[in-house]
Amino acid sequence: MFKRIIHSVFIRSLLVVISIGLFVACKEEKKKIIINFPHTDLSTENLIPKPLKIIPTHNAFGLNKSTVIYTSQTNNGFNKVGYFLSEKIKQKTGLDIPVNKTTTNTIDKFIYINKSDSVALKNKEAYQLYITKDTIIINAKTAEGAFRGIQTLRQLIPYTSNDTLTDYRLWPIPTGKIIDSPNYNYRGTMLDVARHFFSVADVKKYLDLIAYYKINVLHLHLTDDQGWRIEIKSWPKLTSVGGHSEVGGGKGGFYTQEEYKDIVSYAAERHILIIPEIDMPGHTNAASVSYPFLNGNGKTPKPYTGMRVGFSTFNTKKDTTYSFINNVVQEIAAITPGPYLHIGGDESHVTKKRDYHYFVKKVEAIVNKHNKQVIGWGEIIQATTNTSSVAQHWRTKKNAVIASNKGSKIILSPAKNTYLDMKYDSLSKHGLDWAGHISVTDAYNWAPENYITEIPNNAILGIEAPLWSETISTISELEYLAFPRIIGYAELGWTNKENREWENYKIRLANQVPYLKHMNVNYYPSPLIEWK
Ligand code: TNX
Repeated sequence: MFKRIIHSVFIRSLLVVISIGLFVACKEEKKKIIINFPHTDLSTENLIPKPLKIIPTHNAFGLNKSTVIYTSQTNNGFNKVGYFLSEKIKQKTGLDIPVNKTTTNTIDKFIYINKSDSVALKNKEAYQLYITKDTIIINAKTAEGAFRGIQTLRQLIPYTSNDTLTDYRLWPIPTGKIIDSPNYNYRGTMLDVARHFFSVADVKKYLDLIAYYKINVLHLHLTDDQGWRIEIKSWPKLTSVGGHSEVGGGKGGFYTQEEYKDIVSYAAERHILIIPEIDMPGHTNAASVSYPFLNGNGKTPKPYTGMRVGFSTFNTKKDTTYSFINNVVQEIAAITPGPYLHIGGDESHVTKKRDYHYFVKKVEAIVNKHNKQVIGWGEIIQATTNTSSVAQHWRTKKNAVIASNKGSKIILSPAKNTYLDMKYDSLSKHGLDWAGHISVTDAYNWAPENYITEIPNNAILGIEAPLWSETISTISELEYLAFPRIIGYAELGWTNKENREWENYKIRLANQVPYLKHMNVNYYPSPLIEWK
């Protein structure tokens, strides 16, 4: 079966090559070089997330300077995936691998990224990776699937070649086949850029890192009491006034709409969805500092640089509040290609319950009017009326159960399991501990599948690990809290339960060091892991 698939895909890809006139018959006798590869067992590679199925064939593909990449030409997405792979191979090995280039040289070895309609590909992110001695074929239904597949391939390329002799350097990749598809469609992380601001460059680095582990959502917490971080053209003071404060009294900052679009498209190149959050009706002190009518209590609040929560609210009764929200939602929806807009809704302790419910319903309708689906923190689900609205569970299980009973989907972000801002232990340099300590083991060793027994697994959209930024203000501090725990969340989201096991995971995690060093990541070297 395997042979037949490989054969037919191979023939088809050769036909593509021939039909576009790239194939040049081999005139010269090829010199045979016999090389003993050091390790050729695909099943013991340190892949994270662990794929669904790995079948090793105990040989190796020698990536070298004569390797070329071809991709399906039916849509530009596959072409882009080819270029992305070529660039990453260059960064890792120094090799310059051409993509879809005509050549007069003999094609010795190639990587083919193939759009396939195989019924075995059950999901748009599913892929198959076939590695033989001279060919690597990635099959996927969509460019997104192909992109997830090349992350696996990147992880299989070693950091060092077999030989340092200039002419015959080879980077051995074990042969075999990998069949893979995700456990959950939503595998996210959140970054709070409101408590402390993080630059576009910081966000791009985080996107690069999470893409490698197949995370497909970055939720940006763009507004809070301490700062408003996204330009709204119809309400310019939100950023000219509300953007210049943060926890601890720093200078804050904000993204112009052009910068936000740049983040969105950088994420899209990595097949990562950006979900913008405008937190309301609580967590809105910075908005009310900019436009005091919003809080409706007649007072002009001061910029807030502390860490308390739950003291601010919009006035939920005035029409002007809703016309303001309509403008904000309209502008953000227009620059957000993804289907979701997050409305926050957490910890509105000074909003009366009745007013809170009225508010959430009104805002849900506004978001829907601009063709977006609502996501909100668990509390919102008591008021929403559209079953397309999603509850992000963080604290109260009861809200997740209500969501499920209503027919709404749930994102699991339980604070005591997934909050990246919780300290690892009492010695952690950064972080809070209100939900407890979360060691690298704790972060991995729980199952989203049966976390809330009353809700069926198909009500769970996926998981998300939020990183709140009260105690961190630099990318290096961000990395200290996120890494290595985020790598474990990536596996919880992608890998099915049967394939997850701490003892096995911790070895694969220990072997991420070369990548983390290469990327200059300030990960927390937890003593629970025997780092390589
Ligand atoms: C709770 S989680 C919050 C945030 C804080 C975080 C700190 C949630 C929906 N609200 O406002 O930043 O705890 O861990």
